[in-house]
Amino acid sequence: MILTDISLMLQKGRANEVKKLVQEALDEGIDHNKILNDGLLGGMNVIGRKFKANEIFVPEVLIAARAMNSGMEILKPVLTNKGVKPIGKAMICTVKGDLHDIGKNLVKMMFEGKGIEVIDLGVDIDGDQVIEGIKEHNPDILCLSALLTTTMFSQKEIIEALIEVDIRKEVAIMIGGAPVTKEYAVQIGADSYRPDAASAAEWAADYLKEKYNV
Ligand code: B1M
Repeated sequence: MILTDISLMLQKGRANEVKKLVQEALDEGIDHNKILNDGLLGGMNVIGRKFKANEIFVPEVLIAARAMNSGMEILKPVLTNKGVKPIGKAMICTVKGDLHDIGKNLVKMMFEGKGIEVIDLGVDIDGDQVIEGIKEHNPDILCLSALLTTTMFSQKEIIEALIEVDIRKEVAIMIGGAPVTKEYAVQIGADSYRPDAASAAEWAADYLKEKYNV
């Protein structure tokens, strides 16, 4: 089955094969969410388990991540919704000390799919860079992604930095990433926590519709 093949090729880091198979799956009319969840993310979950068990190491994970990104590139036109007037603006980053960007990129694509403009600050971003970004772009929503138990504290530091310069109230803040929880979001004063990219985009779209009464 093609979704299993996508997962297996991703685990082997075969970026070109993954690209080809994702395109084939789309051409066969398979739902893009199924391709993403059962094919690409299915493969990445296996990689995560093997990495944790020390069966594979950083180089293999990097190669699999590259294959994941090339598959996502093919899905991008389906997931995003270019050409429609944006309903609002979000700014996204992976926080200081953290280089994981696949989840962030997925959240960005899903936001764009809901017609939300996204400013992407990239990875390893601290409070000063976020403050600069807010002043320059004036986003409605700030999205902070963290994948490590050691870097989720950077989410708290960024919120504290915004309070310090008195711009916390100018943005709604959503946090996410594997180690983050709803309780942690409440504890650090974020407005929202969502466990996955699709529900994050739904929350953002609802928030913007209410804010602008559309
Ligand atoms: Co690293 N890594 N990694 N890694 N890596 C994890 C996160 C880990 C869980 C692996 C493991 O041990 N099982 C572990 C963290 C352990 C912990 O902190 N508890 C880990 C570690 C330890 C490390 C290093 C420290 C390893 C080392 O060097 N010894 C190192 C740290 C580097 C750094 O950042 N400073 C490291 C490095 C790397 C690579 C560079 C090799 C590579 C990243 C490549 C890249 O991103 N370009 C990598 C990868 C790929 C992983 C795993 C295998 C996969 C992560 C991923 O992309 N998942 C990961 C294991 C795992 O997650 N199972 C692991 C797919 C992605 C779609 O999911 O990002 O969770 P995710 O996003 C989800 C949700 O979390 C949510 O939406 C997405 C789904 O729809 N979401 C949000 C994410 N952000 C959101 C924001 C929101 C809302 C939802 O609102 C703002």
